[in-house]
Amino acid sequence: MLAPGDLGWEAYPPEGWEEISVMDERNAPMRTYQVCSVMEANQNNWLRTALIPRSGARRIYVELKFTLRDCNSLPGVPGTCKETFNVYYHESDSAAPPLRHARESQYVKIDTIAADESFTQSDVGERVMKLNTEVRHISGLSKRGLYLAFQDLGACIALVSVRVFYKRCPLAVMNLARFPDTVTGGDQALVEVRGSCVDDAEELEAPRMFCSADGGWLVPIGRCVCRPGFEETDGQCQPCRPGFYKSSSMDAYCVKCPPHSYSHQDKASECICETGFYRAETDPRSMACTRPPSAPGNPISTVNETAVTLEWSPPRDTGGRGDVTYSVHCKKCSGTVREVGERCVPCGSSAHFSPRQFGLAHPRVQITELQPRTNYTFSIEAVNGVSDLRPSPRHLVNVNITTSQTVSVIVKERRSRDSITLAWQGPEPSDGAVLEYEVTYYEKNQRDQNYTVLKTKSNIMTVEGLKPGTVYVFRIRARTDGSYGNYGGEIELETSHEDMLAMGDPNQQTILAVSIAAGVVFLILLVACFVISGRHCGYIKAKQDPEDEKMQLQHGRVQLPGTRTYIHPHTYEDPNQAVRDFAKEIEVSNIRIERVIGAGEFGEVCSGRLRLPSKREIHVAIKSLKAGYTEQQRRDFLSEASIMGQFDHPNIIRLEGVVTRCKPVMIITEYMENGSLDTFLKKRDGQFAVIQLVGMLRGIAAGMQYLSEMNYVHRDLAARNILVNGNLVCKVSDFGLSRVLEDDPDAVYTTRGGKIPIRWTAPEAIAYRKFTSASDVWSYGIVMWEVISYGERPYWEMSNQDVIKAIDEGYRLPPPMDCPVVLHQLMLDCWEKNRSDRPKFGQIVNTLDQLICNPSSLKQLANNTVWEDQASPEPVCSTVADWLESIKMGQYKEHFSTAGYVTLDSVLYISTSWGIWEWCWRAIRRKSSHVFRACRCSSNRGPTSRYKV
Ligand code: ACK
Repeated sequence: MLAPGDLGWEAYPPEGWEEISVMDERNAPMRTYQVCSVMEANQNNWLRTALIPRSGARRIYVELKFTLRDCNSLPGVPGTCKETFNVYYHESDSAAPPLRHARESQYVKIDTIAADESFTQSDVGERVMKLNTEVRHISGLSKRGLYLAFQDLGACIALVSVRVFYKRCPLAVMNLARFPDTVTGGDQALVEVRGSCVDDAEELEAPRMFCSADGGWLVPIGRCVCRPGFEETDGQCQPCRPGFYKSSSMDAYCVKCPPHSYSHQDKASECICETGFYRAETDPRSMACTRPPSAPGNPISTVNETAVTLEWSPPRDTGGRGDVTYSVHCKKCSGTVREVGERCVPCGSSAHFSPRQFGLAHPRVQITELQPRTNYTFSIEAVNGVSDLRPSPRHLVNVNITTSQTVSVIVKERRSRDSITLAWQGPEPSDGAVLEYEVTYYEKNQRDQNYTVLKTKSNIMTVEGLKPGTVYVFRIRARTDGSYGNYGGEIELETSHEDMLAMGDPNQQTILAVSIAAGVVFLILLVACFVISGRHCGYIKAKQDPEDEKMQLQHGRVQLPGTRTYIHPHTYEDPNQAVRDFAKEIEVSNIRIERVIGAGEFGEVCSGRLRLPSKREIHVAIKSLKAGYTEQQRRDFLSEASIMGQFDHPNIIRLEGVVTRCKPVMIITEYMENGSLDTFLKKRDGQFAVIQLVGMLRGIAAGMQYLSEMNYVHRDLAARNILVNGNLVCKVSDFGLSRVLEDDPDAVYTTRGGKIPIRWTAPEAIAYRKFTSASDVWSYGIVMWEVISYGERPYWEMSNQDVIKAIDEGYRLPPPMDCPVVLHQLMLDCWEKNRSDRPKFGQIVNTLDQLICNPSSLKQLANNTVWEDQASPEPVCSTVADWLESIKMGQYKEHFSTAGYVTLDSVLYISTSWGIWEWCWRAIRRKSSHVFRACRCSSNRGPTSRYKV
C-alpha cells in the first residue's frame, strides 16, 4: 500500500528515529526514517506504524527496504555500535496506546534484521547508498489490524520503504465453473473454494478448487456441463444453431436434427417432427421421427367350423419402426348378407384369441369359440409405437367370415367284419340343443351308385350289414333347432377281413413259399424290377408287425389306410401322454451303446444295438437327452418321438421306441449307415449314375407324399435332414418341435422374429409364415438341386437377404452340372411363386417314376448335351424264365413257376415291404449292370424301350 502524505507513524524517544528527505539513486527525492545514534550506548529507539487493517488476510507479508552503515566505516564509534535492528508486530482490534506507554512485552518479535552485503560505505569521501531488501511474513492473524514496530539498539539505519501485503488466488473459470478471487489461508493451509456454474451450464458434480497459500489454484474437483440446447465453446456455453439440437446436458455437442424433424430456433433441446411424423414418449430424441404403419396385406382366413385362423402379410410401410405388432378387432354381424346397414356388435369376451388379440408379434391368430353359423368381421390393424399419436383414422384390413356348425371329430370307432361302430363329439351346447344326427355313408368309390342316410339322437351308432374288408366313407352332421349344420369332414373306415397271409389262401401260400425259397433279396429284386414297368411303379405297404399292431391298439391308435392324420403333440394336455400313445417304452437293458456318431440339439447321437425279447438284434441310432435339462427341454426332445412314432413309411425314419423311465432319456431309431444325405453326397461327389440320384429323390418324395397325406408339414426339408441307409434308401428325419427354431444351423432369425432356413423355404413361408405342404414342395425342389449337385450349397455364398431378393425378382437356381432338363424343369415347377401352381408330392412321385421307367428321358441335359446310350440292343424277354436267365438267376425258375408266376405281368403285382429302390441301389452298388439291362418296361400295350442305367 502506498501511503500518501502523513503516515501517522510514531517515534519514541523523539531524538531517536527521524523522518528525513533524501535523494535516491536516480536523484528523485524520497522520504525515509533514519536513526544513527552510534556514538552513545544504551540506545532503544522505537518507530511504530499506524494501525494497518488486516482486510481478511490470515497471513501478511512485510517487505523492508533499508540502508545500514557499516560500524567500521564510521570513524571513532565505540564498540556499542550495532549493524542490526528488530521488527515487531502487535495485533489489535482497536487503537493502541501511545508508543511512549507501550511495553516491549506487548509486541511480538518478527525477526532481527541485518544487512546482507549491502552496507553503505564511505568511498573516497563519497557515500554510496546500498539498498537492502528483506521480506518476512506473519501468520495466524485474526484481529482487525496490526501495528509494525522497528527497534533500533544503536545502529545507523535509513528505512526507505515498508510494504505490507497479502496474497489472493485470482478469479478463475475451470470446468465451466467460475471461482471467485480468494484470499489465501494462513501458513500452508489450502482454502477450499466452491465454484458456480457459468451461464447456461448446470452442475454435474459440485465444482470445487483449492486456493494455495501462494495464491495459486490447485486440484479442481467436479464440473458443470452446458444445459440442453447449449454446447461448450471456449469455456462458455453457446446456444445450438437452428437445424441442430442437444437434448441432454450429458451430450458434449449440438448435433443435426434426425430425419423427419427440424429446429427453426437456436437453443433447441429437441427437434420437432415434420407433419405426419411422430415421436413416442420412450423414443430417444436422437431417433428419426416415425409414423404409424400402413395396413397389413393379403389377409387369408381359414374357417374350421366355429374357429378361424387369420393370416396376413406385414404392412408394406412399417413407418420406419421395428416395433410393429398387430391387433385384431372382432365384430359379430347379424343378417346373412353383408351390406351397408348390417348390424354388427363387438364380439366381447365370447371369442377366444390365440395367442392373443392385441400386441400380436406374428401375423397370425386363431380365433375359437365363435358362434356357429354366424357372420363375423375381423379388422386387422398393424400398430407401432406411434400409432396412438396419429389423430387420423387407422389403416385396417377387414376379413369377413361365416362360421359353420359341424360335428367335430370322431372320437372312437370299432370294426368287425360286417359292422362299424362310430362315436363322435357333437356341437357345443351353446350352439343349441341337438335334435338329431344324420350319418351318411357309402362304399368308397361307389358314391354315385349308392349311399345310405341314417338318423340317430345319440352320438354313437353301429352301422351293420357291411361287406367285409371294404372301405366305407362316413359323414355326420347335426340338426339343431330346425336346421342342419355342416358336415365335419369325411372319414374312411374299413371293415375287418381275413388275414391276407392266412394259410388257407393258395396264392398267399405260394408267395410265401417263393419268398422263402428264392430268398428275400432276389424276390425283392424281381418285384421291384417289374414294378418299374410303368404300369405299377409304386409299392404296396408292408403288413404291420403283429407286435406293433398290438401296441398301437393298446395305445388307442387305429391305423387304417388313408384315414390317418398326424396329431400334433401340443393337442395333448399332457405331452407325456402323447409319448405314451405313440412311442414304445424300451427297457434300457435291451440297448447296447457302441459309439458316438454325432451331436444332436439335446445331446449325443450314438449307434448301438437293440435286442427286444424274441426279436432279432438290430442296429439302432440312439439320441440321448443330456443331463441338466429343463422340463421344457425334455418335452421338446420327446416331441420328436411322439411325432415320428405316428409315421410308418419306408422313407420316413422309423422310431423303435423311447427310454423315459430312467436317465438319460433316449430316443431309439433305426440306424442309417450313411448318415445325412448332404454329407454323404459331398463325400461321394460324382460317383452315382443320374438314375440313382433320381431314385433317391423318388424315395424322399414318397416319404413327403406320405407326410403330406398325414397333414404333416415338415418346414425344414433339406438334404441335411435326410438320412441314407446302407442300401442308399433315403429317409426323411428331424421331426422335433423345436428343431426348425433351434437346431438347424441354416435357420436364421427373420425380421419378424421366427427362425427360418431361408435358402430352403418358400417365399410365402418367409414372408408370412404360410407353411404348407406346398411350401415343403418348394424345399423339396431345393433338395433336388442339392442332390443333383452332390451337396452344393443352394445359392452358394449369396447372403440370405440377397437370396430373398433374387427369388422375389424371379431368379431361380440354374441346373447343376449334368442335370437332365426334365429334372431341372421339375425343380422349377416346385419353385413356382404361386403355391397352388406347384406340383403335389404325389405328382412328383409319379413324374420321377416315369423318368425311372423311361431313363432315355434323362438323356437330354439342361446344358444341351445328351447322355450316351451305351446299351447294346438286346432281345426283349417275354417269359419269366427268359428274364431270369438274362439276369443270371435261372436257378430260381422253379420257384417262380411253382408260385404261379409264369408271365411277366403277373410278377408286376408282387409287393414287398422294402422300398422298390432299395434292391436296385444294392444291385447298382454291386455293379450288377446285367440286372438293369434285363429290366425293361413292359405293359399290356407291349414292350417299350430298353434302357441302360
Ligand atoms: O451326418 P451324420 O453322420 O448323420 O451326422 C449326424 C449326427 O448323427 C447328428 O445328427 C447322425 N444321425 C442321426 N440320426 C441317425 C441315424 N438314425 N442313423 C445314423 N446316423 C444318424 C447324423
